[in-house]
Amino acid sequence: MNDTFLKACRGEETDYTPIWIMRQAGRYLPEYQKVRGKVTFLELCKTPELCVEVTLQPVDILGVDAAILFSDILIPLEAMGTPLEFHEGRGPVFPEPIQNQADLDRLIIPDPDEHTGFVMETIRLLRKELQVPLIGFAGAPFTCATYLIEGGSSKVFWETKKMMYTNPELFHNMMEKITRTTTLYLLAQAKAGAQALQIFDSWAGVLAPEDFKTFALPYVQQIVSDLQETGLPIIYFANNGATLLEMAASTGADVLGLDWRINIGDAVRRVGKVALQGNLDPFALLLPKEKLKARIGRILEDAKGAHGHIFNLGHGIHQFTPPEQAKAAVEFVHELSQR
Ligand code: 1CP
Repeated sequence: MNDTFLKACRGEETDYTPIWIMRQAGRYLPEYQKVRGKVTFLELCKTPELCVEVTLQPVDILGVDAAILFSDILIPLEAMGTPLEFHEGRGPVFPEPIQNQADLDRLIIPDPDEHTGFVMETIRLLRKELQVPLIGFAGAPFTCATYLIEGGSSKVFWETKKMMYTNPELFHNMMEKITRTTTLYLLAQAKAGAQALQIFDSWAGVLAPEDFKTFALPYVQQIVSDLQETGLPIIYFANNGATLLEMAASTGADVLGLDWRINIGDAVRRVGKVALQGNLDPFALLLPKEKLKARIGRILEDAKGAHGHIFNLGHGIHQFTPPEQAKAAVEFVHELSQR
């Protein structure tokens, strides 16, 4: 069992810097496309045998040091009782967005084993196969709320901010319901066998710091605190969150994910005794190999003072990335970080 990733999460000495890649299972891999060609995205998410297959693909093909459960942050939101559709090329759609208290009252706090048992089954099956640790995950409440309120992806977050500013009580009620759902969902993943838990706050960076503090942070703090009983490392990734770093550290997470917009050495100086995960620009994988290697070397060097470093991209791998470039990045990280 390769436990380098778990050691780095805890800030312990490792023989080399572990690496995994956000969205490592996905469309850039022809092997994924082949599985996906036979089923819709939601069918894939709800079929444990197929989820196992695509979760294992990047572990075998790239040689990464951790696996991440194949699923989506929107799966537990559908379980709350709001229909979810994925339209090819357009992304997720919630045809019945949450706009008032009556809409919110219709949502339930689902029992994770009953309503998302396929996720727990995937985790149990994966643990029998894997030689690297398995990361479970969920979306952070703010990021989840944006999808429920907007009815899908957004660029300006008009409806979300309108609710925050004109009906904060409704917004907070909604955050409480999502938070409880997320906590139960992650506790169930831990019970099923997940060995670390990542909270994805993909849209945290659209908030002013004072709004992040009021409307998003307390709910992440609550989840991290409620997950302490699992004893698992908790990773909090606030995308586009350089200005929020100290607040992200105040969540109590063991590991903070970093996007590429901050120098990782600056982050080390700002957060102190917490492990860091990141932070190569996903598009840097397009660099010629020698430049890619040099770029990776600089990140490893800058991260040297960190209380644990897990190499990753600063956000998900782009769907047109050549897989051999991702494989080369994994090899460079392993080679350059040998101690
Ligand atoms: O057509 C396809 O095959 C669907 C593409 C796809 C994939 C491969 C989606 C649709 N989701 C996923 C899997 C996924 N999503 C994983 C597991 C794969 C892995 O990491 O190896 C994970 C961890 C996620 C998490 C996720 N889903 C996030 C947070 C991470 C991030 O990238 O910021 C978000 C925001 C989503 C929502 C989502 N899922 C899919 C789409 C198109 C979107 C919308 C993104 C947007 O609003 O811009």
